Amino acid sequence: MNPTPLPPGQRLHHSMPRFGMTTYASRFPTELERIALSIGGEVEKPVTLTGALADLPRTTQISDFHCVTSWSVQSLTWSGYRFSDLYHHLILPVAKPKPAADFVTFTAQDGYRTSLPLEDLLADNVMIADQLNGKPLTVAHGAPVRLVAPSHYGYKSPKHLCGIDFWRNSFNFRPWYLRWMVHPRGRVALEERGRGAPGWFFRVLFRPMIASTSRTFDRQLQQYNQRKGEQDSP
Ligand SMILES: Nc1nc2c(c(=O)[nH]1)N[C@H]1C(S)=C(S)[C@@H](COP(=O)(O)O)O[C@H]1N2
Ligand SMILES: [Mo]
Repeated sequence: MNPTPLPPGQRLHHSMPRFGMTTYASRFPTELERIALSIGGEVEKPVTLTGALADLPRTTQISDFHCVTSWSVQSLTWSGYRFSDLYHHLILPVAKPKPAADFVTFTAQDGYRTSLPLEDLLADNVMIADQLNGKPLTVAHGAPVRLVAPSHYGYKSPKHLCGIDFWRNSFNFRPWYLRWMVHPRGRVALEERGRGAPGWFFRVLFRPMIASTSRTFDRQLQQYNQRKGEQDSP
């Protein structure tokens, strides 16, 4: 039984896999506990926010999560801070982005990058989350903090978030040969999976890769946990 209907072309997945482009399967964050967000780009004063986040009102939301490859999971409980609160209470008064800097790029500790228009990020359901289903985020799902943008495909929700940069226009940071794969907005309801072809094309292209990608991510996590275990034991 689905509590809410799935968006076009999505299929229900039993649980949330550790997932992404396989290049990132073997990359892990180095800082798992301390939250540090560097705010930069076209701002008056670049800053690194650490403890300040805790002064924002804590919020909890239940939302579904949709990967562009077509798997979806429903009813995840995220806890953390609204992006709009972070923007209005910490970024605007302290870093002071230039008024026209309405395009935002994100950097993650594993090297992952993604972007969204500021307008989309100020929606009520966009969060900087530090908890999933009542527990601190694990390495698998984005420790210590990740963005959660439930109306957008999963690739717009960077895990292990460490940098937020503001730009004047659709500053393009991707090599040209990858640009067709990413949509500037990536809204799930409109099936904006990528930019060079219709939504169904990406769905058909990506769907066969789900199982093997998720296995690769799992295997790399197991190896990482094993290395950690060896390091931690005397
Ligand atoms: N840092 C980072 N963030 C990332 C990714 C990644 O590989 N690295 N993959 C993206 C993709 S494609 C998806 S579907 C979701 C998956 O989130 P999950 O691993 O918590 O399920 O994270 C997104 N954010
Ligand atoms: Mo994804």
